[in-house]
Amino acid sequence: MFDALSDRLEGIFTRLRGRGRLSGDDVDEALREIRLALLQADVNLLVVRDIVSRLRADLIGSDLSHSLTPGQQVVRAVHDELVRVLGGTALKITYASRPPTVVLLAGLQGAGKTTDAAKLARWFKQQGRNPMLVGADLQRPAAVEQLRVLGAQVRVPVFSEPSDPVAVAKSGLSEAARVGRDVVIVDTAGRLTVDAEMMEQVRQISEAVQPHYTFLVIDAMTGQDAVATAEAFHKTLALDGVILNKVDGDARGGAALSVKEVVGRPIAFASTGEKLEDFELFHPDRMAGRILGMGDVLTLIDRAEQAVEREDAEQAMAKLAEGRFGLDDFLAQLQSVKKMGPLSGLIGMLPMVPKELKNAQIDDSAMKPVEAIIHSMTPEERANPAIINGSRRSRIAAGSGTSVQQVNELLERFKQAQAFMRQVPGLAGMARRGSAKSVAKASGKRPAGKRKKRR
Ligand SMILES: Nc1nc2c(ncn2[C@@H]2O[C@H](COP(=O)(O)OP(=O)(O)OP(=O)(O)O)[C@@H](O)[C@H]2O)c(=O)[nH]1
Ligand SMILES: [Mg+2]
Repeated sequence: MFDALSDRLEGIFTRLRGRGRLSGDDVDEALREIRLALLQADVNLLVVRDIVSRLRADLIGSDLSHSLTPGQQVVRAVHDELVRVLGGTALKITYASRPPTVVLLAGLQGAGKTTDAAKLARWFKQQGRNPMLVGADLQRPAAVEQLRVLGAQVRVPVFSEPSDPVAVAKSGLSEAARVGRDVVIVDTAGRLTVDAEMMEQVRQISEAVQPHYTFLVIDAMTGQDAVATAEAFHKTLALDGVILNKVDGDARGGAALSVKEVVGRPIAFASTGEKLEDFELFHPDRMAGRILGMGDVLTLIDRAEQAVEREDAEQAMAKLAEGRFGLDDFLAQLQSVKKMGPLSGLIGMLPMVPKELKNAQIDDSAMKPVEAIIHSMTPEERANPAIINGSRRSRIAAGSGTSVQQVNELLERFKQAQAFMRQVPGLAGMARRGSAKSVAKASGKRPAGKRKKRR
């Protein structure tokens, strides 16, 4: 998401970087370009107008801070404004004092409600809760079965019965109380468009279960239509937030940047793929940093922590950063790195990584022959790949069931990766200190105010 917008903003900032001070004309020109960039990202027209006028007030009205260069000043103003339109702070769930805490999901057909129900259940489990899923979509014959399959995958019980949606939702609550489940997630039926019948049904369910949280699932790929849908639902349901789905397929990001301002409700979670782990709490400040190319270091570190012990991750990063990363380390880390998610996704999160590399497809399945090849090397060869001559290459290829060409390719790629990693500014600092602040410093950018408050 936000690729085009990131590129354009980066261009604007680069042009400002050399300036000693900003004239009124400079500000005007930068704002004009920012406006264009936002419009091209499919951000709602009124929202664009607000953003630009607030930026103007911020840049012209306030005294120029002496500690910042003009370029930095604009970056910070844009960052703060992005954080604001993305919703300010991340959602913090308040659990019901008398469980269960009830979460109701609504949305159009195919938006991703049922998958999100399971993803949320998984998320609540990670928060130490005992969720239960309730299938109140009796519209589509296979809907409940789909929820049961997903529920089994995340090991969360699914309740449903062949009555009517309101009755199912209600019995779901008593069932949860009976078996001691403290969070209930209710999946509902979707319709092709916002229609009166669907609204009435979901309103009745809402009235019956009195949800603590009502989330609307919207499809980011539908852009401003998704925002209009959210407005319509909010009139009937009093939403607590939206779950932004299919972020992986949305190159522009218009819905994400408009929904809070238009509907008045923030993005609570974002879903970035079909797999159940492609789901995270939405952090406006991290997303703003990602848009500005500061790299989403906090998310990266969170994910690393989830997947591997923090120390392991930091060690791996330190080795990568310092170019001390031999083939042996590569192999040892392969498994844990794999757990951190698709590699291409991770690289995009690193700060200041050149675009060519961000877009490079690093395929996890390509890892299999790599593993085989490294397994066929002697420890000496792994530590010091430079000694791998022609005859050693033939032996390794034969031993791993690959070709000499594949061995050559791996060695070449490994060499390039090592060289590249040495050039990534901030990587070493991040690994050593594990803080976003140090990365911002190392990469020549000032950590923005909001970000500083975290941790
Ligand atoms: N690429 C991508 N696909 C997604 C994402 N979320 C859901 N999907 C896919 O979208 C399709 C529809 O998802 P469902 O969860 O069944 O949608 P729904 O809102 O429950 O649909 P109805 O019950 O028919 O109203 C499925 O094939 C999902 O795998 C996402 O974040 N990214
Ligand atoms: Mg569904």
